[in-house]
Amino acid sequence: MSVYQATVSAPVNIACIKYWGKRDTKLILPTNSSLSVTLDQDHLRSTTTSRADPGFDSDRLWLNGKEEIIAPGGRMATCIAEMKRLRREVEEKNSSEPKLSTFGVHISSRNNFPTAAGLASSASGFAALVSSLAALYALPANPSELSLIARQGSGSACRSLFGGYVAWQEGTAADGSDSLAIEIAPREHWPDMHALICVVSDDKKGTSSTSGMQRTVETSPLLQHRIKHVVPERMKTIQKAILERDFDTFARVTMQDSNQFHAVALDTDPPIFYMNDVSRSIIAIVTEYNRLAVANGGKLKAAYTYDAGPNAVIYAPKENIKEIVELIVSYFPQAEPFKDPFALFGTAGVG
Ligand code: 2P0
Repeated sequence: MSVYQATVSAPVNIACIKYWGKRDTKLILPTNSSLSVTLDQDHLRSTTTSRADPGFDSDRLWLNGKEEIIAPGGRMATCIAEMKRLRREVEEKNSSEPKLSTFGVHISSRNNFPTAAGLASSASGFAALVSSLAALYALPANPSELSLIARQGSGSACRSLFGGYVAWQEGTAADGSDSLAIEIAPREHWPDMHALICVVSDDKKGTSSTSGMQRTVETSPLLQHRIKHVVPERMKTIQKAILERDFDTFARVTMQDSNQFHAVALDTDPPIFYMNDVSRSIIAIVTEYNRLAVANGGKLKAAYTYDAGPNAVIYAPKENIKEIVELIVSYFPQAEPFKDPFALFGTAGVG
């Protein structure tokens, strides 16, 4: 008897132009386009195995070895249903194909990064889920097509279908058919770019991204200014900077957009605080590091960015990473450089 099984992994991505706000919460359509860099280290991935079998009477899911309920009508159920719909199209065109779309599917997903890394796993998780089902169902879909489905699992997941530099275009269609991810440039285009992850705290965040961003959409006047008058220009500027490997512009826009995302969180009623005192200290350290470089006639040497939590990601050319690690460790001596020299995982006590 044939075994129908596929295993695929997907990476984490960290946004430089932040996604924050939905215009359609069911289809997960954003209020603005966003752009991220995929972190391609082997130790920052979700790996998912999907198996279809005529003996499986329902779809089931295990996350890091623990079974999770697939809520009917929820995001996971939507992604599975969409992938089965694409498989059905293949089966209808070719009647000799096995009817995998009628079988139950069992899905097991694991993250190889420690929970202590403080990184959101929904992006890599849903990207790996959709990719593994595409492999299982032998679908001809390309990454942008798959991003339309991963997006419905978690918005930021659509960007993890590609490596390198990735834009999620907000799109205009009411059905979401043009709200997808595209590759701006592959990793190899700018291999000198590195990311340093500084774990300030691995506590679960107080306000989830999903509920936080909707509160922002409903209450923040600053968000309206951001989506109309700020992000469209920044998307153009950062894409050009990436294509020209212009780190100075890339860094300036990345830090500005992180700052504005957190300003928009603060402008929410009631306000949302994701950064803490350590996060702000790291901003001060990077700012001073850059100020000295510019004062000496140079250009920006590092860019911080913060997501919906206190942990810093610092983008920098490879040649600066060692200096930045030493600088941060001099302020936070309890921080422990992780096994990968380009990731710094501070442990308990840093926060
Ligand atoms: C981003 N974040 O662009 C932004 C920056 C956090 C701050 O995408 O509701 O987990 O699942 O679509 O994708 C976090 O939001 O939210 C996020 P849902 P998601 O990476």
